[in-house]
Amino acid sequence: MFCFQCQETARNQGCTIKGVCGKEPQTAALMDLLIYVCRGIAIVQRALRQNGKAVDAPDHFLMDALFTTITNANFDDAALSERINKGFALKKDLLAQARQEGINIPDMPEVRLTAAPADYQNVAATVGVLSEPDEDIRSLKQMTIYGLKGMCAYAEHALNLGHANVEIYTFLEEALYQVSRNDIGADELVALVLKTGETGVKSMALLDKANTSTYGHPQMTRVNIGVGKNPGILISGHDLRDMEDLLEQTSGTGVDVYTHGEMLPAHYYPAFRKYPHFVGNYGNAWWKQREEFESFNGVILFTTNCIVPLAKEGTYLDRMYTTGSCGYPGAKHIPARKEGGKKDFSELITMAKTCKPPHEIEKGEIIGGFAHNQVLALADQVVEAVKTGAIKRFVVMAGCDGRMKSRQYYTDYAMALPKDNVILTAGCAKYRYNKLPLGDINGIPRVLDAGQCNDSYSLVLIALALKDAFGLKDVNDLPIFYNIAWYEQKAVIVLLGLLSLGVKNIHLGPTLPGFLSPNVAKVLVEKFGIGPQPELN
Ligand code: SF4
Ligand code: SF3
Repeated sequence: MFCFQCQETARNQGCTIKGVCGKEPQTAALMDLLIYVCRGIAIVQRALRQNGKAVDAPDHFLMDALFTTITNANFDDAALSERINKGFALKKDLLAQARQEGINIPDMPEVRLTAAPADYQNVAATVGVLSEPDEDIRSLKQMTIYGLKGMCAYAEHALNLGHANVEIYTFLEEALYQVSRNDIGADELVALVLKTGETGVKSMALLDKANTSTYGHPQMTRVNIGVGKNPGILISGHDLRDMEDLLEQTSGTGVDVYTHGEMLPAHYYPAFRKYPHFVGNYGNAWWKQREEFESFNGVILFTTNCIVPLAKEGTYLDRMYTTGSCGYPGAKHIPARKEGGKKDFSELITMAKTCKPPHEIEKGEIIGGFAHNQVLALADQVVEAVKTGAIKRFVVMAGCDGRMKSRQYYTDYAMALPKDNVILTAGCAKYRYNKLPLGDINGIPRVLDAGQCNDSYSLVLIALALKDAFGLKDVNDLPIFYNIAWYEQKAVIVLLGLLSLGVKNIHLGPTLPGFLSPNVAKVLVEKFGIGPQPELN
């Protein structure tokens, strides 16, 4: 196997024996094959679209498949094989359609294979990451694919709420075609990487619209981190539509609902705050789940990444459920909702009723809900605080958390910031400092949490509004400093999105991506001023 898509990749070079995330070589091979099938589908679908003959269903397949290969989303080989077989069948159908319509399809290896090979591991070795011999081209192609994975995750959440954008699908097809070309050069690929960022911003904007038009704008909210007396269901991941279905179905059942990790921001939405059994947030970021899911005692529902494989002594597999693009062997999978319907969580509710209430691991509250609408409502106060010098600087510390000890840096960094600095955050990176007593500045909390990683889009809107409020020409002239933490591919699309918007001098840690070749890293440094995490003061 070879995989270097995430921040925890072995020696910051690549996982070759087994993933640090727990991914087995067999699973890695299936994922390589799935990406290969996706490229084939995209090449045919692109040709159909150019001839006005495309429908969107194949793009829905691509989105789900790419999302499935994100770090820590899916460990279930059977689910991956099913997608591969479906993908080959879909490609065959699309090819037949193209033939019937007299549409020419580029003759590329990705198009030729139309059934899953028996020796898939050998095939995967020939189509995986290392099949591209030039390290710079490999780096740029993979960076594009990782950005697309993040983009697809966000576009899928938006689609679950009925919001789609054909521009995103068209670009997805085009980008997968371009990364499949053998004759593509580095300059074309750099442009493609930036275009991926640009389209990533569109997918975040689409998701923001989907979330806020369905559930209202996030509001400043105090979220309980203690527990109640009833048994509960803990919902993890990013999908708000799943959140809605679960809250509705648990209503009046005597089962409480808690968020975990990236689902915390669900508490900020008016549509969810109305449920009295939506008790609070339990625990911390994804990587603490082995301990926290044990002590939660109740049912666990994964709507997306990040899943940590259970420890040998782990006891919660029989109360663990997955849905959507994620999967785990031995955990039950809740099927997709039918058109116009809802997911059926009744089995989880029945099981939760047999569970003990959660064991309390913390008490108190955390505050969040500072997405663009809420911050702009406070704009006068914020601008005044900057003008009087009460706020000297904003520090964007968005992104992912991770399990490596070195991430203690982010806690230390937040604590060491001068008292006139405000942290703008989104994503699970916040758990490194969102429970620290960092105080407020004239009533404005020093940690402003906009929400999930996709809500980094909110941070961009806030920055643009501040730029206008201060009459500045360039967003880089604001007193904003970027110290971003990354782990998986959603952070890649957030980063590419920021670059496409012209944001410069982003510090990225705890390490720069292992998938950047020295030459590609040099381009990022020279063109965008990307640098490693700054030293602690
Ligand atoms: Fe390794 Fe990360 Fe790939 Fe897992 S996702 S195999 S940890 S590089
Ligand atoms: Fe976290 Fe997995 Fe990236 Fe959505 S939940 S930010 S790591």
